[in-house]
Amino acid sequence: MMHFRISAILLAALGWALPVPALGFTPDFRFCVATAAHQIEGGNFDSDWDRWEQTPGKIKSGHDARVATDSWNHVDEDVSHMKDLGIDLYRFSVEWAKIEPAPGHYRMDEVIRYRDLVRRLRTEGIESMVTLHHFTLPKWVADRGGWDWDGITGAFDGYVAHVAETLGPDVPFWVTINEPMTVIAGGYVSDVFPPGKNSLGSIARPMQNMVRAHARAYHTIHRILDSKGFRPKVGFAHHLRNFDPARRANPLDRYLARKFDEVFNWSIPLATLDGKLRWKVPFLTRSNVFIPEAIGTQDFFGLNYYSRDRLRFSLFKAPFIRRETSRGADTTELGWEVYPVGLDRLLIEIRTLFPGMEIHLTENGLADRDDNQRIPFIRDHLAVLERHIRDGAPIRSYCHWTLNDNFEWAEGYTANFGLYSLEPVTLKRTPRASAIWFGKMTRSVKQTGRIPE
Ligand code: IFM
Repeated sequence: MMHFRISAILLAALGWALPVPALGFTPDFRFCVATAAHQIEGGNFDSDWDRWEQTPGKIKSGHDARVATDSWNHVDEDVSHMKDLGIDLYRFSVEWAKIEPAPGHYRMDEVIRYRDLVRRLRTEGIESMVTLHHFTLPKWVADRGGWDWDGITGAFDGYVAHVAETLGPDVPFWVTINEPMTVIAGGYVSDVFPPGKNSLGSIARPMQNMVRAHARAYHTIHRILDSKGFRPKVGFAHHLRNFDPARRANPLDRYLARKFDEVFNWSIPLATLDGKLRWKVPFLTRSNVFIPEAIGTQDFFGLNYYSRDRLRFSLFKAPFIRRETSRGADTTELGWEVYPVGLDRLLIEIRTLFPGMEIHLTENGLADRDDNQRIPFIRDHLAVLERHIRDGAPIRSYCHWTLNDNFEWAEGYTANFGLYSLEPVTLKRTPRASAIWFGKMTRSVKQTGRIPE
């Protein structure tokens, strides 16, 4: 670290005389792993997802998250693995259904558990990025209509205030809602998440409620913590994908790609710029509402980046919209196209639309049980970040999804995203070769500012 700082100072001094290229990763760049409570903790009985998982046919192989990785009984081991990986930042979520299992009834022991974790991490030199909503809702919220229920804004705000009061002073980064559009796509369009709807026409209301809930949470966190002298950074974690036409010359495929980009990728981020949550897909879905309290409610742009989809419109055969990968493309275990160029494309757009805004890569990873693709995958995505940082982009962290294999929603335990594999039943964590490489890589980057060959 010291060696790197001295070189940086020398380089900066020389910069007056010679055209020195901007540094790559600076010493304050954070390496991170990301997780979510429901996917790792187990015992989330008061959540809508627990009920969903008990419904036959919803989850591959009939799996459920009742044990997951049993993370609370493996804190020492997992934190020690984070140290091995050279992690500076841990992104995890707190579970609303555990903290407030009934309206207004807060379980202090649950919140304290998270507070102790945050403090423990701090003593290990690891900062926390806390996600407040990562796909799951308490059953009592779901029973009132979930994201369709207009009262969710106030209900979410009560829970957020409670968490901010307790964990606040130790948490520099907050994600209000993880991947709002994945909740919408999975729960309202394709019936693979609760509440299990299947119609484009149903998306406007829950999206509007998400933006309202985010905005209110943003202001609440700042009100509570700024008044105590803290300056937390608050944002969303947006899942953005590249949407390209399957057939470049086909106007319907091109239209589809444009509309997916407009609605899935940008409608919510843009609402934080001008308060307008606006889109239109003729005859199917539209929104044109003004949510003034959403203006300026991202202190950073949280980007979850995984892949791209090629979209094909088929007029005569259901399903009318198909998602494909590029011919000959490298794909992951889940069939997702490996496409680091897509990260470059999205960063260019983010930097254009949100000039100067701090950016965190809040998730990036792949399902790769045999660990054949993970090292080049991470290296290629980091190389994109490095180029943007050299170009002056304020990119502050890279969060790898994820630490251990865990409960991957509708895929159950069949998709292995972990740097550490997890043995079923014993829950033994074993580093994959990529975990060993990751630890060496982070140390080398801190010494040199560069990704090692
Ligand atoms: O596991 C999920 C996570 O919960 C949200 N982002 C994508 C990951 C991989 O599918």
